[in-house]
Amino acid sequence: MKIESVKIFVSCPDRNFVTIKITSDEGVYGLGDATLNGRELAVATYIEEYCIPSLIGRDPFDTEDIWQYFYKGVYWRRGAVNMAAIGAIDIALWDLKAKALKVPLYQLLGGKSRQQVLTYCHAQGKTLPETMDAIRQKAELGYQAIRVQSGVPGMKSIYGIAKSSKGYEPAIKGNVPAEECWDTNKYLNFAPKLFAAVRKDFGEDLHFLHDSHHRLSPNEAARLAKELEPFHLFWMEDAVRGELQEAYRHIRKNSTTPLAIGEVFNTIYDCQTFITEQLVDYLRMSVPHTGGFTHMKKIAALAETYLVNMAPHGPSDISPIGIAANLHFSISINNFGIMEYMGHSDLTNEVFPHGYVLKEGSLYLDETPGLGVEYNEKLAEKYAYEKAFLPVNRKEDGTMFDW
Ligand code: KDG
Ligand code: MG
Repeated sequence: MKIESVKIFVSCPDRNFVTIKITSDEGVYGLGDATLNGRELAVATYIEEYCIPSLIGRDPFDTEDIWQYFYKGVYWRRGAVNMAAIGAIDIALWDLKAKALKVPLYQLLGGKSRQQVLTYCHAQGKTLPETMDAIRQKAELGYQAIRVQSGVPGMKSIYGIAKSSKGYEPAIKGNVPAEECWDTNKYLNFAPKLFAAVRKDFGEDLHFLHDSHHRLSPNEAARLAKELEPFHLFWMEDAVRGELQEAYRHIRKNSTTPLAIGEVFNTIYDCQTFITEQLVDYLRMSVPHTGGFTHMKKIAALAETYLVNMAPHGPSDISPIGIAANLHFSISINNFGIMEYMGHSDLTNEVFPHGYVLKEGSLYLDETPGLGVEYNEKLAEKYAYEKAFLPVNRKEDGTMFDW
């Protein structure tokens, strides 16, 4: 079998998505998710200009060699755009292979290690009472694990909180990024009060998670992790930005609150110290942003050796193709923890019809060969790309800060 054509689609069915379709000379095709929030056209152009010509004529079953070709062969290694491109190609090739062999993709990854994939959803509100209501609604839907983000008194806007009633969406349409304003002190004073209130109202049974979104110093993170200990979080996420892996030693030494990191990582070299020193409990890398199944399987194997669990990132900016890739990965590995599932709008789901279903907070795969997701090209054509960015963040005195 040979690769005959590779196409890239950029569409905006409520939000932007980049989709790759690789078709063989035998008419079998695979789909991949190449969406990188706020940098969609960079990945699309990278694949179009620098990858497609080298893919034509290759055997689509040679996933390992094709991965190494685009990773080692490029010289300029790693990087979000490069790895999202490699990830999309790799996912599409595994989808194609599983379809050609007429098996659901997880069968090629070792089969099922469990029957369903536990997910966590988001509950958020501008104020504490709004947040409590949102948690109640999610608990009533049967979710067992809920990420809790709340507006902070004295701060105008904050990561994770919807500006309108339409629900939270991190990317904002426009020609330049919106700006947000941040005060660490206000956040640190409020977060323990939030979780004290949450445990008081909801008891011990539900799992609660929280995302600090890369905004604390190691010592601030250690303080918060210690103060949150009595409320037994499932995890505290992205306490400190992850470039300096050693920074987590200080948090680890000072608290037993479980730690998660990794949604912006894209290779094993972003997390090898986290894994080998057991500095975190969960790695949140996603299949599409981390070079696809070929690379993620290796990361999961290293993490398993050090008792670290995988917990793929699953926001709305990962398309249903990427979500399905995360699901096939999660159902097959032994060291799975939990998967984020923000869900998608009805329109997005119509453009990407899929077989996975959510029941009582867990996702179930069906037995469709491949990933089990389609891309409705005709419908998608009606929704052209609209430029959108993630916000940038400044401290109250104007200093540029982490978002
Ligand atoms: O595109 C960025 C979002 O995916 C990210 O901000 C979401 O932090 C996030 C999360 O945990 O889902
Ligand atoms: Mg996050």
